[in-house]
Amino acid sequence: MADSHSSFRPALLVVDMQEDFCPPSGSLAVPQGRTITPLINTLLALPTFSLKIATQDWHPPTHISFASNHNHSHSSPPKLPFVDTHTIHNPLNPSQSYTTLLWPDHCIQSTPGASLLPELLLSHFDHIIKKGTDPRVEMYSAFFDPFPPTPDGKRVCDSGLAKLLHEKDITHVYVVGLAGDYCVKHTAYDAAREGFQTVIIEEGTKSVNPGGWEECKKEMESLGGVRVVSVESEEVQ
Ligand code: VGL
Ligand code: ZN
Repeated sequence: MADSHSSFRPALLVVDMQEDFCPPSGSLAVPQGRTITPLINTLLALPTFSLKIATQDWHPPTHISFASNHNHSHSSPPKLPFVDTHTIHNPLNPSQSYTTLLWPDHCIQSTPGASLLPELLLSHFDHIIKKGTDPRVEMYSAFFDPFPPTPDGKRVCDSGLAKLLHEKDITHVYVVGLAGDYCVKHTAYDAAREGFQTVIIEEGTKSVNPGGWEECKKEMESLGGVRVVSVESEEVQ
């Protein structure tokens, strides 16, 4: 007989559905990013989810991920967003580093580009979690910065999402939103690592690089312990 902790308490996690990640005006617009809103609204209106959470990329203007913040030197060629990479060192342990793409300025705190899409059923969210607030680190995951915790358990960034999901006895995490190949992927990896049965609903996400999605799916399923399901062809639970 299942007790309440082994029962099905699913959370819906809606990642970064913000103006800057969407056409027509987003500075980092994900192709077709806006088109997933009706499906997300359908999910938000279901009685299924015990907890519904939106995340919001929320950067200070000095954020390390902006190419513009790496172009102060006149002696070197400018760094190009979407093209050039940079290496970020762990502020708590500089021997650890992480290399990733540079981006255009996006989701700057309190600007119109950082706002959640107005056509989302915003009143259905129980919580809104802000991420990427520390200028020193890239944070694709809605949970943590990408570096491992120190031996005494310290992290550069912890959004509080893991604690919230554990406190609410969540068993399954269903992830949708933007971008499939960045924040959705890394959020799903951390959800799985935190012990939640983690599912990405395929029609509920779009990627920065749509051509890489098939490869990205394989990697998430084989390395990340994340299930990717299609609402058209599979049971979602
Ligand atoms: C994201 C790039 C930079 C995302 C956030 O939400 O996927 N991508 N910041
Ligand atoms: Zn960002």
